[in-house]
Amino acid sequence: MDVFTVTKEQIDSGTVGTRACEALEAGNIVVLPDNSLFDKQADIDFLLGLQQNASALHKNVAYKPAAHKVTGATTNTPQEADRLLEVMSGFSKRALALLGRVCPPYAGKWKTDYASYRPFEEQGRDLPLKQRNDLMHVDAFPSRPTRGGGILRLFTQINPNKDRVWRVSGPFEALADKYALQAGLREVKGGSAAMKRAAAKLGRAIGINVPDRTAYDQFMLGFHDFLKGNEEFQHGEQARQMNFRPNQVWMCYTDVLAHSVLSGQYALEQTVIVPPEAKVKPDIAPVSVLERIAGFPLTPAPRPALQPV
Ligand SMILES: O=C(O)CCC(=O)C(=O)O
Ligand SMILES: [Fe+2]
Repeated sequence: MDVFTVTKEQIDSGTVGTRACEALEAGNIVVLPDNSLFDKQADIDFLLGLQQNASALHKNVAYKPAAHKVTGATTNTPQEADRLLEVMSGFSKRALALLGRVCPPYAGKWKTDYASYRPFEEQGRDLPLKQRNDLMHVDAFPSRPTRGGGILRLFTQINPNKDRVWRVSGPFEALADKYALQAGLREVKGGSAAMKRAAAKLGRAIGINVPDRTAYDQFMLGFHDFLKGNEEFQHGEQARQMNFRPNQVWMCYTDVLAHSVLSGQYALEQTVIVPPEAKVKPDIAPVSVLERIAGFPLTPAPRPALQPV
């Protein structure tokens, strides 16, 4: 894992080209210039001052751009709820604009996923194993299958006093070579198209959303859990510690780079899903790596378009 720095001059002059994408796809972290992703300091102060109920699962606050909706927040008044929506949507817009300038090859090709605000201290969070982010893992979302797409995330932290501390290792290819078969790659099944259509129809009839998972999604979900529960991986890997300063902005593919967060409070993040064919090096995308190891396709061909969330 390397850190790849993109300067303000490179961004402003539009000369980043494919370099940041290449670094990201290979499992590196791209560090961006400190760049206010907020209109004004008052918006940051508003987020820092939000009093979140420590609900059972300490849910992060999510902003869903397609629906222009915030979920997971415990606001006290309608005014506070409106302000939160405005601040989160402003963050999301600026984060997406920055992403497009740092990764020109992806612009217009990604699917915009959620943004989130993470107001809880990460150290000592009491969560069930699958949700513990202090254990090293690669990301997979149970409710939003990517169908082979990559999970690209832009983070920033607004805590003025304290670093956010991660451990990282990887890249994906090394992890997959070592653990994918043990984690059941050859046994994974996406289910037949007819079966999935029937499940989706039944789901709609009873008002629930049945995620249409490909074999790839199925495997990645299992791999996420497998890695979190694997003692050898948790303790034996050459992990590197990364300290992110207050106001720092960084990006990585969290399905390529194995990561965990050890401590830190008050971060925000915007996620986009990048289809493998939009990548600069599609042959090192996790879906390609896994298909090589499995010896059979893990997504239907041609890959269908992603549905808006
Ligand atoms: O909040 C962070 O710093 C990263 C946590 C994480 O691993 C995740 O959200 O997938
Ligand atoms: Fe993660």
